[in-house]
Amino acid sequence: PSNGGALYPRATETRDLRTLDGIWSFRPSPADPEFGYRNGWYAQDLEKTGSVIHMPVPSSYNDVGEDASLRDHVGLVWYDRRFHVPPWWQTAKQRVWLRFSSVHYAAEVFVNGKSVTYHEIGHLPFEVEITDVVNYNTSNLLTVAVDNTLLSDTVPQGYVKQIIDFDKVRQEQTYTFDFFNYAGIHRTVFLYSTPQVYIDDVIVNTDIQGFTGFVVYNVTHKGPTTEDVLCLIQVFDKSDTQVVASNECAGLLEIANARFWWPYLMNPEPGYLYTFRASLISRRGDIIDTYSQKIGIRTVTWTNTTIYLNSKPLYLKGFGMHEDSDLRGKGWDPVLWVKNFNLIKWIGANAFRTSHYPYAEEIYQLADEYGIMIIDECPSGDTDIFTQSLLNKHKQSLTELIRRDKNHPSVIMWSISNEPRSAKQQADAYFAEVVKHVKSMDLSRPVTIAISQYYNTDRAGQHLDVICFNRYNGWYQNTGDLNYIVSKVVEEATEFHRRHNKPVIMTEYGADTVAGLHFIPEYVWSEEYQVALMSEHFKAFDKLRQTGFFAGEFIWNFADFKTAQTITRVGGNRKGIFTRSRQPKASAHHLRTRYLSLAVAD
Ligand code: GCB
Repeated sequence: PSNGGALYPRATETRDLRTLDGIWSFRPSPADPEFGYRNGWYAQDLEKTGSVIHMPVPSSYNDVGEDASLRDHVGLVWYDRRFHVPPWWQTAKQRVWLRFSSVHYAAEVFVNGKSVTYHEIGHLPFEVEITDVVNYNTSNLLTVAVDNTLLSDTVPQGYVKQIIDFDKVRQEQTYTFDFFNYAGIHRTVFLYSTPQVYIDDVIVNTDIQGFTGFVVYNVTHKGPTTEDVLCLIQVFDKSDTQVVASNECAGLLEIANARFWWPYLMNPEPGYLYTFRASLISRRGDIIDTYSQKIGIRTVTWTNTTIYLNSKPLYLKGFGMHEDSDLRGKGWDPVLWVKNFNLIKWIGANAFRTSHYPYAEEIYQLADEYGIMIIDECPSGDTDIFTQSLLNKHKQSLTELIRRDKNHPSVIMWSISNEPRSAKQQADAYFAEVVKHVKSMDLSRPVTIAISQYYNTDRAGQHLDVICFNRYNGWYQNTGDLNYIVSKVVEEATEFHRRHNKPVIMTEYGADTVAGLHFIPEYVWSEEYQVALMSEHFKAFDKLRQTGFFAGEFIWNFADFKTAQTITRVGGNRKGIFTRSRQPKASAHHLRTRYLSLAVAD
């Protein structure tokens, strides 16, 4: 396991960077997981040890082929490619690093036939220094073995069945979470360099008093030093004017008349970002290493009824989303995500939840810029057996998540689980422990769970700062009947608040809808039904907004997405208000009218 990868790789005056994205060679392993290892697939080019297919990186591999056996493959697959390291990196005594932004679910990485790192848990980055194993005068072989198997102690959990089919044995992966278990090298692979002594991490917290912004920071470095290393910290505004500087590696900066980071539609200038530049300086005054990142000055605070941003009460309007699209599955795709953000703004939303796993870092960077707030969820799916080994991995995923995302102003809350079986006795101590773990790393954001158990059976809510709940009135409950929605939603939110005395958010409600299917009077699966079901929820939300403890509404889902095959899903989950190709259903227009009118009211 690696605890690296905290800093998003960037080229600076002291660091070089290239990506290894592109078309790699690829081969699924036979069912025997040892087969590729025994035959040395990691030690020479895959195309020399058998037939290969082309595989784009980043992308899920599942939908790129034409064969169901690739889509449904369980177990290992092998990827490889060659790369060059610029010889000047060696001359300049640079360290050489590889950084995988996400490989799902587990990965072993080989460089020139040597195993250099192993990482488990998809959706989170890991990095490894490879200075000692690379060649500068010839190409290098990079091989990655990826395992998509989900078991009872992976996050998320899954189960593998052996199927005996006459003389053949094959494995079948099942899972209870409702999105396709896409796998592969899902995000950018970076090859980058740093100096020998390098900035390892930058931690930034912000505060506001009146017109003054405060930045509490800590810049840590690693590498052999014979003398003290000094720091130069500089903060620049949007027009690149330096507004404050310091020579302390850790400290407090004060910015008079600061521009604050505001959410979209809460301020004419949402998403204001400063550039925080950290440099390590030698006694002689030379720059050893330098690294820049964007920061936003904002505060998140909460009481037993309300979440505040910069001391203003917040009402969250948004969606649960997925990283999902046609062909590329969960592969990072800038076209898709710039489009998503344009639609989020078009519809007047100010927030989304990264259901049900951490998204690509580039997405948080865009959210920072646009002022879109994020409930950041760790890899999660219907936790139901609360073992120690699962607890350890769950905590590890949060360690890596918080390490990665701690500096994003857009991240306003941590979601430590989606729909765990929190009525179980063991859920109590389990979530007490997970919350304690999060609090030991970050006290600046509230912690939540998207709860699906009812208020009278759930045991996790007591440990949280904010109660989020998911409920499908008019869909899974009272299918086709819109009459109970208002009373049920109001009752459930009210009871959660009464029991826990905490702000309450509805993080999921919705109805599957096949775009183009019309029925009047409204009928399940039609566009009319989705719109009518939303209208009833809006009435409930408006009533709840009068109470003072209701802090937000998130429709499920932003867009249609792929799931495992079942008779309750038509080409996947259709609860999107956009289709999978991001075209609006009637519901998108309906939601837009509401979200824009709420923005005026707020
Ligand atoms: C839920 C889950 C979500 C599903 C959704 C549904 O409660 O949190 O992952 O996709 O319901 O549509 O069933």
